[in-house]
Amino acid sequence: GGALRVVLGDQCARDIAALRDLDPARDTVLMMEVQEECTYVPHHPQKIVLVLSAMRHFARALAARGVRVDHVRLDDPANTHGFRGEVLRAVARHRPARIVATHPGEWRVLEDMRGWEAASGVPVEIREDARFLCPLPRFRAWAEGRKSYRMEFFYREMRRMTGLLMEGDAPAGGQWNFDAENRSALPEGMAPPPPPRFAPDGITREVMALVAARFGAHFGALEGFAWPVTARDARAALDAFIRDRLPRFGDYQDAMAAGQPTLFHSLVSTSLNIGLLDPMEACRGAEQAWRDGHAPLNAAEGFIRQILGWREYVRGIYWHLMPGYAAENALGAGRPLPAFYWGAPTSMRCMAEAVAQTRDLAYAHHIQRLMVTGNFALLAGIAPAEINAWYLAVYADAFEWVALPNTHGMAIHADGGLMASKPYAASAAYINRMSDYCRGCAHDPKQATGPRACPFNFLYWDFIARHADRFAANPRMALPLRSLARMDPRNVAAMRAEAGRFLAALDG
Ligand code: FAD
Ligand code: DLZ
Ligand code: SF4
Repeated sequence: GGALRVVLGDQCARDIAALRDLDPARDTVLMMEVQEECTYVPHHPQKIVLVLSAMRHFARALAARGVRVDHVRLDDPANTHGFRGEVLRAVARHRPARIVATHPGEWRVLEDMRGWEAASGVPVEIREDARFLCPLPRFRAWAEGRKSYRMEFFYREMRRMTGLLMEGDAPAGGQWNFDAENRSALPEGMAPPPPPRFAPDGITREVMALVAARFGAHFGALEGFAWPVTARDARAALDAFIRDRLPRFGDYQDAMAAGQPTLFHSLVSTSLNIGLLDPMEACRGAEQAWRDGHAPLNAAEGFIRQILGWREYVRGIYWHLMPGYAAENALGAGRPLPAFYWGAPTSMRCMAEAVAQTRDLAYAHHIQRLMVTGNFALLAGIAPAEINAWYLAVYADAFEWVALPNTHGMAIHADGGLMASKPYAASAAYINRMSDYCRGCAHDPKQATGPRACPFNFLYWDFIARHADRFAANPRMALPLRSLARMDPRNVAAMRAEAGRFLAALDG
């Protein structure tokens, strides 16, 4: 027999490693739609549609090229609804001489995959996922022997390695990082150009009906689905971003605005993560726009840093530190996830906006994830497992390799500072500076006690006070600790009492 080549739902790339050296005359490509992958967290319905529809489009494109594809459908009555069971059934059908797969994006799946050989009696080859720009052994070599891992140094190595935005040995513009120029709030009246929407075709509509019937109870709206599900549409989305939004991406990268869910962001994460778009293509596109004078350097550099830097870095961190990483809980957080993360009403406008657009679009941009929903979880001490599962469920671009380091490490500091040198904790002043949310809010961002106090304020100071001993060892926390020490102790006691009442009400 030939080879059974397994392609997972987030591996819909023409040149995915498992398909290299494919022999159409003898090999079969196996794709599996299984219930277990749709429910291990309650994924947003749009995320399930994205993955299943992309799989069906990809299978159709392979078949059109004369490749034999065995595509197990979710509604196949014989479906065992798990990867292991489906691989075993496919082995019985095709009697392959070997199985070839690509390294998956989740530890859970890798563990399962490692058992396929013993379970089936057929040799299994797991190939490195070559879609990433930094091979895992290279990341390990970089990380080996470090006590903490700072993105900035990794990023510079990646710039040198790829030559992106380099002028000889020096960074273009004489600076590696223009982050300081990427912190403007959105000026009043500025309307960012809307991103293109990709209307569902027949295949997507069929998947939408299936998902509505089976997973309609999951949090999230299904109607309005507009994500690219083919490589061609993903490319069109990238081109539209570079043309319309990249020039201002840098300036307003950290801005938030009510009724503006996407601002100048690219929305390419779903396409990158499931294989529809190549990260180097996205970076080269932005670099070219700068060289052509279409986009300023702070925009091109800001965008490239996210993909060449952050995206590769978090993936390296994940595989370097798993499986122990997920279990860490450096701040001893244990509070259950409040109901407003699932859409229950809240008086906090910033939270309500972030959650509502997450429900409608399966999308929130970086600063909303980090400084609103993430910051709240950090300050309130939400249990890592609960908040991590929420992020993994509700965003269309969420796969554990990228979600976990961002939530566990960056947002809630559960890794004790392996990734970030200090917690991304902020009071209402930050949200008020970077957004217009506070203007229409029942709370007052300037108050920390009293009936209109903003919860981000008393929770912030309660958080700093709660962890003061731990933070005393961190020079980067000296400023908030000094401010706390200078406050009137009666004021601190009042804020902490307010926090205690607020948190007790959350739990009740
Ligand atoms: P843009 O702002 O246009 O950025 C361009 C691209 O850069 C993104 O498409 C993405 O591929 C990459 N990128 C940017 N920031 C990061 C980052 N911190 N880590 C990795 N890649 C990055 N990203 C995911 O792809 N999946 C997730 O599940 C995910 N969960 C997150 C959870 C939290 C708590 C935080 C703080 C961030 C998370 N991110 C995640 C990173 C980032 O928020 C999203 O990649 C981004 O919002 C996607 O929207 P965009 O394509 O419009 O991004
Ligand atoms: C997220 C997801 C969903 C919803 N469904 C499937 C599926 O039916 N079949 C599949 O192969 N993959 C699916 N995925 C992605 C997986 O959960 C997982 O993230 C990847 O296999 C990791 O590489
Ligand atoms: Fe959020 Fe507080 Fe601003 Fe309201 S006042 S939007 S709760 S930061």
